[in-house]
Amino acid sequence: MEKTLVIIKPDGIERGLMGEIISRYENKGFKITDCKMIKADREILEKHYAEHREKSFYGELISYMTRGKVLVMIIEGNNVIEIIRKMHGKTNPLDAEMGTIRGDFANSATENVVHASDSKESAEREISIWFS
Ligand SMILES: Nc1nc2c(ncn2[C@@H]2O[C@H](COP(=O)(O)OP(=O)(O)OP(=O)(O)O)[C@@H](O)[C@H]2O)c(=O)[nH]1
Ligand SMILES: [Mg+2]
Repeated sequence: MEKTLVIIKPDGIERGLMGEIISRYENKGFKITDCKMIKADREILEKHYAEHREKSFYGELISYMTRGKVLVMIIEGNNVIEIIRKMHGKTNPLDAEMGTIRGDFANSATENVVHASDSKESAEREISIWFS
């Protein structure tokens, strides 16, 4: 069964959106097979977001992701990687369609509530970073 790595980011936890978001994955028929709520440190986030190290928003991204707890989950199901990316919506809040998690709950380029792996390779890499 295909697996993906999903994170509810600090703004999602602070705003009390965990239940709403988890329900969407479960209602879609996906299974949460592992999860943990942690305050992520800089070291793990530098690994997770290594591809963005040179970007202008990197510093802001790391301070946002370390400011509070995150809920990290492994979710399994048919085509779960691509379907959850669709359920999250586009990164830019102006492009995120209504009905997606970002479309419904985010208005900021940085604070966009959720993360999900974008390919099988990313999912394997991210699961080994967060659950090793
Ligand atoms: N301020 C700002 N933040 C950005 C921008 N692009 C990306 N980010 C932040 O960096 C995260 C990672 O960027 P990407 O991997 O390109 O976007 P994504 O795959 O839709 O989001 P993730 O599922 O979190 O990886 C985003 O979710 C945002 O939190 C940007 O142009 N400006
Ligand atoms: Mg990404």
